[in-house]
This record gives sequence, C-alpha cells and structure tokens, in this order.
Amino acid sequence: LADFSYDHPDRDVAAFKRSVANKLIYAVGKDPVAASPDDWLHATAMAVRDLLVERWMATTRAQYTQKLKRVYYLSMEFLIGRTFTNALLALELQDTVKEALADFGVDIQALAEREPDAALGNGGLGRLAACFLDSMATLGVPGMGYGIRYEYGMFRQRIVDGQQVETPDYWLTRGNPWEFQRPEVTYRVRFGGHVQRLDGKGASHDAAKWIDTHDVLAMAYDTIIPGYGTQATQTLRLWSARATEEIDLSAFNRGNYMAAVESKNHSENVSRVLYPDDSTASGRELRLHQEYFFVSASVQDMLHRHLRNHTGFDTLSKQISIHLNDTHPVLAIPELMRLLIDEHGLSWDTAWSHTQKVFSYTNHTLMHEALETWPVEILGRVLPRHLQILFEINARFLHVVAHANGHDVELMRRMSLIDESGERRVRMAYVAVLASHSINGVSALHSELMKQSIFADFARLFPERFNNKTNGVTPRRWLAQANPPLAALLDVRIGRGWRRELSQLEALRPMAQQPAFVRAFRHAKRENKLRLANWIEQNLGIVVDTDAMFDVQVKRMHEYKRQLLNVLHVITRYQRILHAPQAHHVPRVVVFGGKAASAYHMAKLVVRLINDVAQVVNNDDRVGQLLKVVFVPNYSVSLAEVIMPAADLSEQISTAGTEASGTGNMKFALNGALTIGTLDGANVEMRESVGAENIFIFGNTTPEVAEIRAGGYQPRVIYESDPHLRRVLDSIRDGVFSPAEPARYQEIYEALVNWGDQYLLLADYASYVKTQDKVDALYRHPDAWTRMAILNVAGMGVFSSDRTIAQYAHEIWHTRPVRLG
Ligand code: 26R
Repeated sequence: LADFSYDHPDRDVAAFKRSVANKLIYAVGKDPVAASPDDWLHATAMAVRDLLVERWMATTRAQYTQKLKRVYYLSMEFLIGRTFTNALLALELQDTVKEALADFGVDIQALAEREPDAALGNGGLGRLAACFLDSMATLGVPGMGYGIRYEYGMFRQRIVDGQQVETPDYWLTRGNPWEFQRPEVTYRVRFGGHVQRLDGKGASHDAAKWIDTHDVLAMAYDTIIPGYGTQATQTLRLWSARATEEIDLSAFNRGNYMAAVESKNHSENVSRVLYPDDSTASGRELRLHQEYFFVSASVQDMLHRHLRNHTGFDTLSKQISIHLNDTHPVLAIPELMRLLIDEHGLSWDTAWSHTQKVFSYTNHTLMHEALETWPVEILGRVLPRHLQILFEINARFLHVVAHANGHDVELMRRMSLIDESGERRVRMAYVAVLASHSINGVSALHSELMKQSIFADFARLFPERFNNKTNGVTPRRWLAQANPPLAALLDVRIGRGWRRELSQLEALRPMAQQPAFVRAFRHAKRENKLRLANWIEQNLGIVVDTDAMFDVQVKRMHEYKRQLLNVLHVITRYQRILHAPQAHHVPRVVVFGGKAASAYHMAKLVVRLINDVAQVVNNDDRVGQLLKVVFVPNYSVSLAEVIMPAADLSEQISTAGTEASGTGNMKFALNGALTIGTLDGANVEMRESVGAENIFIFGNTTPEVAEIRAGGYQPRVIYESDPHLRRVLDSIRDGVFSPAEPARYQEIYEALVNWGDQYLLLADYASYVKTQDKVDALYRHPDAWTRMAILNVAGMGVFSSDRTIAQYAHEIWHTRPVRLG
C-alpha cells in the first residue's frame, strides 16, 4: 500500500500545504485568491481524508486475510456531529494543519466551526451509536455501521418569543467532503404487492414468491471512522433512496412534467428526513418504509459479501453478527429469514437456526410510549411476506409455550408477538427477544428492571439470553477534543495514555491532595467557563459571571427527565433572593438546552416556561448576578462540546426507574462537573465509581417510587403541606412569569397538583432543594469543591465506550480484533 502514498504529508507542513492547494484547485475548482472559507474547508477536509483512505484500505484487507468475524451494527440513528477536528485528532495532525492553513492566512478554528453537524439522530441512542463506531475503530473490531443517509437531520431549534420554532436541517447544502458515493453498491428494496405460495414447485416447501411490488433502490454512501492510536478504521455505510425510474416516460410524453417526476420524488422521500420523535412511537407509515428500506439493503449487502467468500450459509453465524440498536431495525429478522428461504432455498428450520445465532439486541428504554408496535393491517399491506413470516415465527413459538406450560392461555396472550387487545399489532421488542441470542440493557439498574417488567415472561423462559452492558462515551471526543485545557493538564501529570486507556485516570486520585494540581485543575475549568460565557454573550446577549456556579441540564426535553423540577428549584432560589436580599446567596448560572419533539405539547410548554422564567429573572435588578437563567437554543453535539466542559454542576434528575442509562451524566463527570442526581440509570454505577461522598444523590429510589404509586400518590397533599413549594407553584399558576397571559402555565400547575404528577416531582422536591443547599455549601469552599471534582474525573475511567465495546465484542459478538502491521 505504501506504493500509493505518492504524497505523504504526515506532519510535513510543506507537503500538507501542497495537498490542500491541489485539492482546492483540482477538486474544488477554485483559485486560492478567490476561495471562500467553505472552499478551504472542503479542500482541507479532502486532503485529510486522503490520509484516512490508506488506513481504511489496509484495515479492510487485513480483515479479509485474517478471516475475521464481522459485526454489523444496525441503527436508525448515528449522531456523529462534526468530523474535521475529530479526524485531525485521530491522525495527530492538529499542529501540522493549523500551521499549513495559517500560511494560507486561514484560521483553523474558524474553519472547523463552519462544518455543519451530521445530526442524523435524536439524542442518547444516536450519540451512543457514534461513540460505539469510534470505539470499534479504535479497538479494531471488524465490521460496519449501517444506517440511513437522511437529507434532513435533526431539526434546527430557534427560540422566538420564548417558544420553540423548528426549521429543517439541510446539512448537505455545501456537499459532504467526508463521504464516498458508491453508485455500484445499489440494492433493490421492495414494498407492497402480494405473496404467491410455491407449494410443490421445486423450491423449498417453506418458500414463497413475493410479486407485483413497488421498488426503491438503496445506494450506499461510505464514511471512514478513524480509530485513535491505531491504523485501524471503521466504516459507516448509509443508504440513500433512489427511484428505479428517473422519470415516468409516459407522463413525460404527454407533456405532464410535474407528474413525470412525482413518482421519483415519492420513492426518494424514503431517506429524506429523520423522525425527530424521541420517546413516542408514532406509527407513521413512512417510518416503517424507512426501517425496512435500510435493513433490507444492509442484509442484502451482508449476504452478497458472504457469498463472495463462501459457497453457502453453513458458517454464516461464525462469519457475521448483526446487532440491533433498539427495535427500529427489527425487520432485519424476517428479512434475513425471507432471503435465506425464498431467495436461497434454505428450509425454515435451517434459516431460523442461523437467524437466532446471528442476531443480538439492545433495549434502550422501558417507557411504554416508546415501545414500537406496528398494526398488522399496515404490515400486511407494506410487507406482506414479512407479516407471514412473523406469523409463522409466532405460531411455532406459541406452540412451544403451550406445550411447556399446559396451555396457559393467559401466558400465551401475554407472550404472543401479536398484541390482540385492540387493533392487532406486532410487538417489535418481542420479535427481537425471540430471535436474538443476546438481549442487553444499558445500565445495571435498567437491565434488572427490563427483566422484571417488559420482558419478565421471556426472562423466565430464556434467562441465559439477558445481560447488561453499561453505556460509555468516547474519551477522544468528550475529553481530548472538547476539553483542551484539561487534556493538556492530564498529559503533563499522568501522560497521554488515557485516550486509549481511560482507567489511567485513577492516577489522579492522590493529586486531589496537591494544592498546585488543585489550582491547575480549577484554572482549566475557568478557561472552559470563559469560553461558554463568551458564547452566551455573543449569541444570546446575556452577561454571566464566571465565578458563579454553572449549573447545567442539557438533554432532550421530556417529562420523565424532569427539567420542570429544575425550574421549580430555580424559582425557589429566585423567591429566596427576593425575600432575603441581604442573605449570602451562592451565585448561579442555570443553563438549559434541549429539543422538544414537534408534537410534544408538554415538553414545548416547559421550553417556554424556562424562557419566560429567564426573561423575568434576568431582568430583575434585585437579583443581579446572583441568578441567571440561560436557555441555549439548538442544543447539538457541537454545542455539547462547548457546554459540558464548562459545567460545575450536572443535573441528572429523572424519576428513578425511567432513564435507561444516560450518557450526558458520564460526559459531565468526565469533564470535572459534580453530579446532582437520582438513583437512576448509570447514576447508580457512577456513585459506586466516584464514591458516594463525591456525588449529590437525592430523591425516591425505584422501589420507593413503586411504593408511592401503589399507595395512591396524592401530590396535592404535598403541595398543601409545603409552603415553599406552594409559593413556587402558585407563582407559575398566577402568571408571575407570563404577565401578558396569566393563564399560560395553568396546565403545568394542574398536571402537578391535580392531575397526578406522573413523574413525582412534588414527591422529590423537598429532597432536591435540600440537596441543592448542600451543593451551595460546598461551592463556598473552592478547594474542597475542586478536590471532589478531581475525584470524579479519577473515577470515570470505567465509563469509556472502549470498555463497553470490549464487553460487547467478547461476550456478545465473539469476535477478535484486526491485527495491523
Ligand atoms: C420513534 C420511536 C420508536 C423512538 C423511541 C425512542 C425513537 C427513539 C427513541 C429514543 C431512545 C430509545 C433513546 O434514545 N434512548 C436512550 O438511549 C440512551 C443510550 O442507551 C440512554 O442513555 C438513555 O437513557 C435512553 O433514554
């Protein structure tokens, strides 16, 4: 391969300059004197990409010569963010590129900030997939991520008069220099039509023929994911929908030009836009098309690749592993069955045995409204053959259940893949559980609850399939890239190895006792706070005091995450300041950020309340710098990289038992924030790792929450007995924060006091406020605070996604890493 490195500009500034100039002139087609910043960004990105291509080809070749088992990670979402800075980090090329660009009079920082985020995901699940690709590359796990190349990613959020307004995110306007279009890698994906039985016509008797379909083509686009500290890379293959016919010629000939392109547009709509719906499974048909579109192309691609190197499917499960990132790709199961039986002539039993060995599944939520089910009617219309296969899987399964349990009809009704309690629906999570050899949750608590709640019957029947893989985050993006001041300090004090071995952070533990290190650590935090304060002032016109505690909650807006509980505390502080202006208050800047699903009324109302509260508090002269409230619009991966390192306090306050894991909690603590949180998701394990004395835990535990609910929870009783809480809730109800429309937040008051307070905000309020007071008390002692922050960083090593991926690779996928010369 060295032969191809005709121009090898690694760390050679002059050579890299030549490469950028070449790209600018011959690939972008611009004269350097006329080039715009985006032209420079493109040229530089392409020059950097050249260096990744060599590693990519070496990795792919090695995977084949070493005959390694490959892992295919199927995900509807990959929330990658920006690529430029990340690629430079992987190549250790920051200084070279900075110098080369400076010679052209181009500022690397300004260039990096022009790159749009690849926001092909909603939140936690999509960002986890991106961290996983990074770790798979770094550990050399052979395989590929498969997803959809949405033209429009996560919507852009603007705040207009305090309210969320969504605008489309057309992230490809200026082209995407990181992707390789692969027109030759195109598969036909079929929809609709009907099924013909093939009894006794030579084929396997299980086979059927699917005919009269409407077809869409899936075209591949590949992106290289570089590993860190290794030549190894990973591939992200995203499918884009193309019409089978460019234009409808008969309509065209009739002069009806609009109609002629209509069906093309219709087909290509399949990969047009990401569903910005997090945590509600709205059964819209286009989403079903998207799910099938990408898994069909992916499974066809895998089988095609397998048959290039093998004569049949006998060794399929030794060669490939297919991982389902939640239920969104579950149709890969009947699709693999269909292809093996109908197209390749295998018997049902053989196909099913392969299928069960190949698939594994991760569950990411227990929230009832996020569990996917598809109406039988829709599935039968869009994917008739797959519905048949699902029915057959179900019939065989229920037969076994019936035999083993003496025809327990109630049990069969509960475990059936088809929910018959209304309009008949297919329970996608049950399909995943039945067809997978491994089912995992994403934190210790979540994995336990999963076995006790939604999968209780299955866990009794197949206990060996269930396991836990606690989430993690990549230290490359979330520490090395996002937090240069702290990364530099770590490098000096514990060496550079933490980027690949995050457990080396343990070495910080004794340094918490060294005054010089404590000062240096606080200095790094201050730099990050200044960077965020500048961003806030430049973009929102709010001046914040960097000595104040930065108290941050950024994540998707959802009732169970309880941003509203945070608001209740903010109002509590506001009222305290007004009632005791002379008291010694600890100044705070409370930062919020997050998007609400467009149809999620309550979440949008909370966004508005936060902005209204900010308006009142920030403009009240009696408050001054003691309290500022900031809603950062359009929270995204690139904003997270600025916000997380600047936080003093991380808010992880979901109702116990509702947040599967959380990953923001890990990013904050890794960057030296202290956590205030409930015993929910991975907070439980974070407490173990950093030490119970170094984290602020409050509120009811999962069993206590269950008890409160079972005992007939009456939030009004709490409201009536707590005068502080009452004053806060009354101020919301009476329009203190919405004087122009006093009844604006009546609904919020009612939901909490009179309509059951579903997420137990009032039950946790007193404990939350009391714990916030302890946070204040500690903040008065900067050295004690910083020591605790250092101990948090020291304990976060286990939350690297490298650890998580190593566990998936050993315990679920049974694959070995690629070796590169
Ligand atoms: C539209 C529908 C089917 C849908 C529902 C739910 C689409 C997307 C979601 C989002 C989910 C499943 C999600 O993001 N879950 C989060 O996964 C993270 C990674 O495991 C966890 O850290 C986090 O706690 C969990 O909420």
